[in-house]
Amino acid sequence: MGGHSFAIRAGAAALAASVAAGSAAAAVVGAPQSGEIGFLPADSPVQSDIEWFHNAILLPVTIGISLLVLALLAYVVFRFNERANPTPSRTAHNGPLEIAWTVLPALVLVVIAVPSFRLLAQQLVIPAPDMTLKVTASQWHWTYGYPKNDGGFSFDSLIKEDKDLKPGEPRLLTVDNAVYLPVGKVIEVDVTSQDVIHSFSVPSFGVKIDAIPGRLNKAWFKAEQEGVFHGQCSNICGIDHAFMPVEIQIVSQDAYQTWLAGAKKQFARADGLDVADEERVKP
Ligand SMILES: [Cu+2]
Repeated sequence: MGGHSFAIRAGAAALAASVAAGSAAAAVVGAPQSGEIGFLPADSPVQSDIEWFHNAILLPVTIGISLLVLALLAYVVFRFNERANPTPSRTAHNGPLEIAWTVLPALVLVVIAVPSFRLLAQQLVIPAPDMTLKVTASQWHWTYGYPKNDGGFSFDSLIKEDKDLKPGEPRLLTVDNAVYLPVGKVIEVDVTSQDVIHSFSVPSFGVKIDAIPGRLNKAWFKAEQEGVFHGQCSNICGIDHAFMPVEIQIVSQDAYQTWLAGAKKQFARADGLDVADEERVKP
């Protein structure tokens, strides 16, 4: 669809721009550009299937039904107005027609339901994860915890103010401490909240899940491509709801290990309460 190719072109443009600038920073792939409509570029199997469901099933169904209803209305208006049809029929019932307009919409619902439930299962049945990231929401920032195997540290991730942005960093979406994750790995995200209900959302990964106090919600994704991917809190959570963005840097395994080595030192003093592992680090 148009939106999709727009988004792909925007992603390619962002890539070209960052190469042209000779910058070492990764290309921002999963973020909106001016003038776009439609989805952000998909970077996970779930999001690719969400786009397929939308473009191949939902759009044809909605557009088709709208055109059918429009055509029927136009037919009624022109064929059965008072001038064209001065003596109206007294027909009150038509068995086959009534069965048809009951059964056909039900079939349309089945056509929608089958891929819809398949998609739901794909999101909810988490494959064996290569690693787990603990995501804790607060008013108004995110805290990310890494599993014990990867150092068992956690850190806060806060929005970067406009004056601190470097060239190429999108406004309102860039944070001080981004999450780094390896490409091509099944990542489970365990999402909870410390205060009110938030929602952890990264459109390119097909992830949108509520962060609820006292509850652990799980989602997963497998990033297929390296780059920077952005999301936002998607549940109104207070005055700074619009200012708690998500920034995920998807990098190669080597680059991830390099980042991990630095992050373990940088965040060593975190209390360890937000790490993904069940065995928590004693303070
Ligand atoms: Cu929030």
